[in-house]
Amino acid sequence: MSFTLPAIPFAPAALEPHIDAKTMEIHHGKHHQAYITNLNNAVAATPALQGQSLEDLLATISQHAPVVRNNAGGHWNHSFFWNLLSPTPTTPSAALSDAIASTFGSLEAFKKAFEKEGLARFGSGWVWLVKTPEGKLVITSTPNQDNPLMDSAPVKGTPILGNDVWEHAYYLHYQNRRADYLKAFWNVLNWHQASAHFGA
Ligand code: MN3
Repeated sequence: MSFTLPAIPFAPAALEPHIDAKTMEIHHGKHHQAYITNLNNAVAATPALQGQSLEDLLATISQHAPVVRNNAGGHWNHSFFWNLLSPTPTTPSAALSDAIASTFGSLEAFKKAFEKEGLARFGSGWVWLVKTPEGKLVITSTPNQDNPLMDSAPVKGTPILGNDVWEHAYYLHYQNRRADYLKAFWNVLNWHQASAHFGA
């Protein structure tokens, strides 16, 4: 068994001007593929890892080598991310909308807090909206390719939505302007998918 690159269900240019075609092509075809190749190589070299699902690996990541942590995380995070993007505008479900409003005050206040967390992540990583095991919504960020499904994560739970704040996700179009990229994300976020992750 080996891990394979999932297809993206729209053309690379479909998210322009918010995310450019070249970034989509390199991010998916080169960066994501590299995580998969490296993960497959690590699994092939480690019999104890064979037959485990990606989720199994993440749930026990503290027991595995850094190469597994980085590349299993990279594969899961990017697969999650592509599904969260939509060329057409979407809106959150009533249940997610209500939960965001009651937790953060309003959708706008949530967006600002999420952007702030993404800007504050020094270096490479991800910013997440997570549903904790207690059912609370929390904004958190992780370094590198870590995520809230890892047993090592300081905030654990179900990712509802997430954004990639590695420079490779935005540098061709936005250069150093991570704040502009974080703002543009709302134009291409698939709220239907986020709502499905929330469970309503
Ligand atoms: Mn990336």
